[in-house]
Amino acid sequence: MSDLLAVPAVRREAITRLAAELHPGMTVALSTHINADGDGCGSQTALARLLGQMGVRAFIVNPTPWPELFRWLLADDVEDRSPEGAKALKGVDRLIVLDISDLGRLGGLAAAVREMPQDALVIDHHLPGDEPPGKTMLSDTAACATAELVFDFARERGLTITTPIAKSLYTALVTDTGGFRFGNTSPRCLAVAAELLTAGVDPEQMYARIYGSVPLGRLHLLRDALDTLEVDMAHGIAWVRIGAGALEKHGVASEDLDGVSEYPRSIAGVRLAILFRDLGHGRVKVSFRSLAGVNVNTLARRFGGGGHARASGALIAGGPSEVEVQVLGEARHLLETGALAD
Ligand SMILES: [Mn+2]
Repeated sequence: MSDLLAVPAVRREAITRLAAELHPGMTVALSTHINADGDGCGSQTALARLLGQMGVRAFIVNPTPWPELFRWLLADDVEDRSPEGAKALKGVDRLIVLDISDLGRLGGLAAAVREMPQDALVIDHHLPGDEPPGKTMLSDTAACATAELVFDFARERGLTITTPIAKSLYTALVTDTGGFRFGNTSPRCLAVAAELLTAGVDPEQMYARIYGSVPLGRLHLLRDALDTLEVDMAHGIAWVRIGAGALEKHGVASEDLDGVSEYPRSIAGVRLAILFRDLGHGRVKVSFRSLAGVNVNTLARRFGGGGHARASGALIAGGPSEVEVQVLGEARHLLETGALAD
């Protein structure tokens, strides 16, 4: 177990470079991608508290509102200044970007971040994007979640994993691994999770908060999505649609889409699942999920997106049926030619 927790050398060097940019008395902003997920929120709230131990004041500025499902992670000691938008970034000494490999994922904050005088610091586990958010990076695709790297930062800097920090990191690990089921559930991931339980995390309480506290509308949304299910068995593709205004109709937020693509992916013979979400105004958010052997990062990159080998996404311009035809055509073609094999 102790071997598994040792911080790999390449991460240690990156942590030293990152820490050299952070000094007591500084004020830093922490940002993550649009529609923050459990890893983004957990990594941010853990890092904000760890930076506090270093005498660095940290607050959160995200491009989209803090998810209600993860409101409890903020407690009363982490400030979320996302409602102020880019204005909140004015005057900070540094920005730390988490769980992003492409600046475009900062959405409405991207332009302001490009204009910041100081280069952003990055902690991330995605495959490289087209526009890295900053040069000083603690980035490793072998990390099961960005939170694993935040854990390593704490360990390397001799910081204390308090119970609230452990809960934040555990939330990130459990959500990014689909409840410790996906391919990124490495031995080290589970060793870190074990360490977090030792630091005071109650897994049953975490289950109740993350998976046992969803709004009823989430199930209604899932029911509507499953009603649109289509399958191409010849190619092993299954897909579902979320219509424009569906989230508003059911009174839910984008975090409530988490896990929807698990259902099409769970069908025997399916290796590629796609979720088409019509954002209206001629834009469709497409999420790809796959099983071993199908690299959806390659597919997402064809449409200007990216992410991980088994979970990726892209924002595509066009009407819903037009985008569907394009994406399914490309997916079938790439599967036939073996271009998605890994
Ligand atoms: Mn992540």
